[in-house]
Amino acid sequence: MDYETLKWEQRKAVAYLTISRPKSLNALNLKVLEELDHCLSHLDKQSVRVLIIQGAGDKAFVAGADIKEMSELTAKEAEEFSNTGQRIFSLLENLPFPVIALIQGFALGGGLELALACDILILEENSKIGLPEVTLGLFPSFGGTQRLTRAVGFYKAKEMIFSGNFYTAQSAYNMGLANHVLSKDQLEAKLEEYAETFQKRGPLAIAKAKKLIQNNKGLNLALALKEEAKEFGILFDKEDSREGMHAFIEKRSPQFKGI
Ligand code: CO8
Repeated sequence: MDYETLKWEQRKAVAYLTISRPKSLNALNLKVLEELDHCLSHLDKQSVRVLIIQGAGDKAFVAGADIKEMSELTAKEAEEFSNTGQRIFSLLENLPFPVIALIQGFALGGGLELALACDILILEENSKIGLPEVTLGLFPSFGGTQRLTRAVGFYKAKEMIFSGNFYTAQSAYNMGLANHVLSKDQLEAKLEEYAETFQKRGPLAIAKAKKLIQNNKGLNLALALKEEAKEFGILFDKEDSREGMHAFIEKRSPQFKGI
């Protein structure tokens, strides 16, 4: 897939998506959103087992929505921009395989909101995150008020959103916003480890578990548990679950086919 603001590369089942506007610290303008929309809607969900999202260069993952472009929007256009961003980040969040955000440099505003729609967050030790929208007289509206609150709880989310402050990678980790904080030279090995692990696991099982975690956050526990049992039952009609259990009994590695 050829894009102006994105780079897409797939090595076997591991895909790499790079947001590439380094001169603007990879800020999300309409073109990036349009291309993200196309990319996430057209990628081959059967052949990808792990997606890694990163920003071009090491200065920023993404420094937010493009403020220059945003400053020209009317109220109606701003609502549309917000709706578009939210819809695209939901596409990302609902991909049926694990998505890893690799954060080096700044992940701010819409950039952090993009990361919050991913499954695993790996932060380079000098990276900085934050939701500085209030410094512009705005608030996060690519899903940030909702996803951040679900991720870190009311008090930390309110502090971050009301202050607009930047936070270190270590403080992100301390509030549960990072799976790992690593030095630059440790990043590649960690990504490989994740990619290798996820590829060995049953893809249907991961997809269903991801969907349950994602979609049932607002459900009451009894309904969510019912849904869990239903989806678990469905897996038993699939070849992969039989293969996984038989492989264990036969003391061999499972060969999952995603069916
Ligand atoms: N938008 C547009 N351009 C940007 C952005 C951005 N978000 N961030 C950086 N740039 C540009 C700069 O303007 C500069 O361009 P130029 O050289 O042409 O002047 C270039 O990138 C390099 O940036 P700096 O010179 O500022 O680099 P520094 O190292 O001095 O500072 C910072 C780096 C601290 C990251 C700084 O650039 C900064 O504060 N950027 C803005 C961060 C921010 O406020 N992000 C939130 C944006 S709002 C948002 O994301 C809302 C999401 C919801 C939208 C809802 C739709 C309505």
